[in-house]
Amino acid sequence: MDFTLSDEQRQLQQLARDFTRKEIIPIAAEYDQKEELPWQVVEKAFEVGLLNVAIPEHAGGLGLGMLDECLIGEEIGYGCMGIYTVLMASELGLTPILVGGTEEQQKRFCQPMTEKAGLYAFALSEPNNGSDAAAMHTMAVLDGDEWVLNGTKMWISNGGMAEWTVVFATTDRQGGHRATVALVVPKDAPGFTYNKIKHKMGQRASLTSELVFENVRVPKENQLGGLGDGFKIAMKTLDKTRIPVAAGSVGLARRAMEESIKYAKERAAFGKPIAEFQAIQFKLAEMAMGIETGRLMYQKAAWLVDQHQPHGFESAIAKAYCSEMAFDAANEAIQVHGGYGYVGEYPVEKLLRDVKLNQIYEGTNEIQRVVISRNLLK
Ligand code: COS
Repeated sequence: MDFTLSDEQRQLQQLARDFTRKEIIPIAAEYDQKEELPWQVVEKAFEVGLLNVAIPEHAGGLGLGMLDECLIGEEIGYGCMGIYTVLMASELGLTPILVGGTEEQQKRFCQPMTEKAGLYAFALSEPNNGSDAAAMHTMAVLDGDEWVLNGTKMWISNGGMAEWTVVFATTDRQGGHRATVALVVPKDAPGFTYNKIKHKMGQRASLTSELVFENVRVPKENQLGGLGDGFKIAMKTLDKTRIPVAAGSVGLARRAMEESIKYAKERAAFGKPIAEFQAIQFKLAEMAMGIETGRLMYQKAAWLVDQHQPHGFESAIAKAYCSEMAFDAANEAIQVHGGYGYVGEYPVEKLLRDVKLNQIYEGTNEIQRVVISRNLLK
């Protein structure tokens, strides 16, 4: 086994690390408070080559692999999980086009995004169904050469701001997953509106929206795969994109650990820095154990994707493990900081608010356990 990253991967990691330090960390608290997506970061990420990195080479993109994407994800997650979600939800919205689209569709939906900064979005969840994804209510009715979309999608990252949104809909509410379709909807489609969801607990620099479709006409050539393929395209997508969530979580945990180390060396109690007490040292050791284990897990899952091997089981383990590990790390970082950890003056308060969502989005951790146990029992 070889755990060494290639020269290109180390350069990519360094690029993402420098970008995080220069463009993300200085503004993260401000955009969290403003509850605003920092568009200038999206533009700068595009300029340096950190946006929509999975666009294939045949469509003019970088064609980076899953491990590459995860290396970026860990660095951005270190800086701000909200901004991570802006950038990585775009890769999430792009992935169904890569999973289910023809080469012609990939060129049509991707090439313009290699020429200017733009985002993708992935619209699966609805107000009344999230985990039971096949039970979607958003209707698609064929009218000549166009699908007519009606319904509401909920909790959509980059929703309304994305150039392209992959919308999953049903053609028959009694038909289960075999009646689902995946449609690529442009931002300016008449009848497509959105409402920003405000007052989120964390990840406030990312835009989360409710999407409303009222008689939105989508050309048939924007359909990914065949009729009935929608649900499976969504599942195959999530099997991949849950891995960067794990990587971002590792980045956040690393931040929690580093902030704790810094504070523990500065803060004194009973005549010495608190870093000299085992009560603190053991917390740091737990964090390091979780980060090292989590990184191994996401890297293995990402490697499987890049080798075109089955990866759904490992992806679910990585997502659930790393998001829970990062939650614990952020929680303990606050404990290390004491009262100062509970206020916004230090970054650890935001880490805990942000990381909670990692246990919920891209499939709750309970759903990850469903996926893991089904793999064990099948
Ligand atoms: N890859 C490919 N195909 C898959 C698949 C996967 N990972 N998972 C399921 N399928 C296929 C099954 O093989 C089955 O196909 P056939 O009927 O042809 O045999 C079909 O899809 C239905 O599968 P299943 O019966 O297992 O689906 P369920 O309705 O029981 O749902 C879960 C399975 C719960 C795992 C799924 O609904 C899920 O992942 N939910 C969470 C959704 C989510 O992550 N939402 C977050 C949105 S993004 S923020």
